Amino acid sequence: MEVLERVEGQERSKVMWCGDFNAHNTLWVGGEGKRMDGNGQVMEHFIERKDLVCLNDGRGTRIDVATGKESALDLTLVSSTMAGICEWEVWEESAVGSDHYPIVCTVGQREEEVLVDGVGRWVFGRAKWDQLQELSEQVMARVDMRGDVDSMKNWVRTALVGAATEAIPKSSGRRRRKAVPWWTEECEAMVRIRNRAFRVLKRTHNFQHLIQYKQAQAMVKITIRQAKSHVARRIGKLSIHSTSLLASSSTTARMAQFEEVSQKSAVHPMPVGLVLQYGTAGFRTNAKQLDHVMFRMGLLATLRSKKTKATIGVMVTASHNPEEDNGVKLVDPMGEMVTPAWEGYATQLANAEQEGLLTALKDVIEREAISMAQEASVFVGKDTRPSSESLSQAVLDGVHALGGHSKDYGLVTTPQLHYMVCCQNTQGRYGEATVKGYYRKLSQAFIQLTKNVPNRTDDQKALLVDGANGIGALKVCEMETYLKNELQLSLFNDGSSGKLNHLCGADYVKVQQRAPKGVEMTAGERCCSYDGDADRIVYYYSGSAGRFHLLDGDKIATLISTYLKELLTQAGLDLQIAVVQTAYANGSSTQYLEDTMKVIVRCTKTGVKHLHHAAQEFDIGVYFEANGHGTVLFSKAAEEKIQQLAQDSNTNDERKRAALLLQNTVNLINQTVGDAISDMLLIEAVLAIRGMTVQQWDAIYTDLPNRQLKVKVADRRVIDTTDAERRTVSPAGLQEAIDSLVKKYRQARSFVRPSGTEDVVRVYAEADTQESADALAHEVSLAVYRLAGGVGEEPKPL
Ligand code: NG1
Ligand code: ZN
Repeated sequence: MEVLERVEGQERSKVMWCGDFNAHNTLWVGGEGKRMDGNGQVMEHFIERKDLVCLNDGRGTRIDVATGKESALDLTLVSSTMAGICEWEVWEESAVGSDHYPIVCTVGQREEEVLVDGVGRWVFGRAKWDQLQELSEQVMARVDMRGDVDSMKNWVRTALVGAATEAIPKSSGRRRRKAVPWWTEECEAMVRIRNRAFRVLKRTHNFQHLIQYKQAQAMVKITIRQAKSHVARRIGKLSIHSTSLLASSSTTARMAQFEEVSQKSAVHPMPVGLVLQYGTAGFRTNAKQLDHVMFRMGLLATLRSKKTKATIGVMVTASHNPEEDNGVKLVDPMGEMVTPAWEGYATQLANAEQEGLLTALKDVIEREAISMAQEASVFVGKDTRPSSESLSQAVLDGVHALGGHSKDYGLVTTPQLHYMVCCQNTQGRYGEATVKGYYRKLSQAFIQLTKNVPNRTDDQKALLVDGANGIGALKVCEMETYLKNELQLSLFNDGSSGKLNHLCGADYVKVQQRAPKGVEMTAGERCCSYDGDADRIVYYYSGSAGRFHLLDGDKIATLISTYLKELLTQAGLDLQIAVVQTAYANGSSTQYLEDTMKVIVRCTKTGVKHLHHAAQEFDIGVYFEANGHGTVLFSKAAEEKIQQLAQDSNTNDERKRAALLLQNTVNLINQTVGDAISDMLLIEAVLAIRGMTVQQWDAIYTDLPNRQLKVKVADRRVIDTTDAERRTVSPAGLQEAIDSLVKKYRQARSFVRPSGTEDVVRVYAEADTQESADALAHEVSLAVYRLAGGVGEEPKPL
């Protein structure tokens, strides 16, 4: 980056870069050769900082003569103000003796200014006020006061407008606008939203409106960046493609389809001034604001299905958030979270003005080269929130408006919907795409795993479950009969009376570090809590003297990885096992896993998609967030090796037993996403097989006392982090402050990061005693408050 900046020199306004940058980035190459590397990232950053436009149109510029494969390493970058007058061509006919093709770039067409017709504005500065007063009096005197109210109103209006037209000059109504090639209607719409938010802010000066304005400004930046990054494709080859695409889609049928989108979208209007972003957990906010988002996510899921030629899932839920909230997440074909580029489309679509919706939709179709003739299929699920019923209907409306097929699974847990999508797209290889199929697969695996455990007493089979008054309670009840008394569940917070997630559920238990309301536990009994959509679970028990003991995601990951490692050893299988955690993982767990268990430990950013992605790199990847969201991933090769060994008749008993246990363990796990029910069954099976009590499990290592706090700041994006969110790079001085506070305590660690789901900065601290952890968390909160623009009252000691 420094080298590039030195070459360019000082602040030049018109620059052109041509060269072999040896950089791969999906911005300038599509198709099979598409990939991203470090140089690609540097270049992307440089392009953005210097306001450059990449003229490449995705074609290869170098050919590997040995393989015939092309790559796009030669880039042409120009200042964005010049992009509209440049043309870019590759001479593919001849490489003139080199393995690079010549590139011809012409600059020089005159920069056009486009005149835009519009309604003229009153130029009040040049108004003749005296004349206006005189004329108004004259015309008003002539108004006929005998007619009805409506005709009088028309008279008065015509009279006054006539007088004003005489006395106040008007602008021509033809605005000049620079021909900026990357400028799209979304950019225009986002700027309009931002300006409106600014006007509101100027009027009220209140904090809420400041946040809305900042969010809108961020959206403008994102939209402009995306528009610029796509300009190359629009200017070049893909513009030919898109023209033909649009031409083919302009058949009567297509027009009728978009017509339907237009009509139906009017029934799902967007609230004025609302800006939302597809975050770590999709869209999430007060349910009253989400109807239009749901409709639009129905549209987007349909496009995603056409693009991937596979079934896509849409889940309506706000997980552990309060009952009044709701949210929506998209599920990709293999049951994983939707790919990041489409998160961007989701944000654009959700924020498009009503009149800009079709353009936004067509933009996605064009950028992704989607064939609208392709069939689409979308699975929809919802949680038990009262608002979920009508919101999931809005999703279905969106799917149908674009002619997609839908299957409404109704009330299901989030992981159940992920599972259905994966089953459907693997043609049943992963299982049967029904709720019953899910119960059958998991319960059979559980029964197989536990059937040979000697002397399992009723006490060992008993488990208390806090259903968070949500969908998990409903579903685990349905599943109970399939478990044939091998597990005896006592269900609390089953939704029959209490409020969803209120004083109960996994998030409450983890953050408050106390038992949920309504669970009657006696000393030593095993209890677990799900969250509101049953994709998280934590365990706990009451120890001697009623002390509360929590077994969170870290303890779960430790139990499972220890069990799997032992089985691998017994089976004699050489498979690499790793545990993936986030910065929230308790320091003791990381130490135990690395030093005692000798397994590989990776740390990623918060958000399950990051953990999931990292876990895919190993034969067996166990991933858990400390809050209890997690699962285990087995690579295809690992599954095959386990399968082979389980079927091998020549192997000895010990190896065979271990292989069979591994095989059933694979079947018990929902590999698409964290799943409270599947995780619960796995933990119960592991405890049974290893003959462990909950206390023995808890004693594997001792958690360092810790504390999580939240700080409100004006704009949480001022906090920028690095090293998997363990250190801050901005605002200036914050990391130094945290470092020196941490030094005051023993075995201490602390970090801060902006939440992806709430408008707060999260603070985490751990130390040798609870008092120290609390004091450190408080001091770090104060540092955040002071250095990162805290609002409201200063954080108080705990
Ligand atoms: P944020 O709000 O970004 O901290 C929270 C959880 C995540 C994840 C998401 C999605 C913590 C500290 N953070 O994210 O782990 O589960 O919600 O639900 O628990
Ligand atoms: Zn959840």
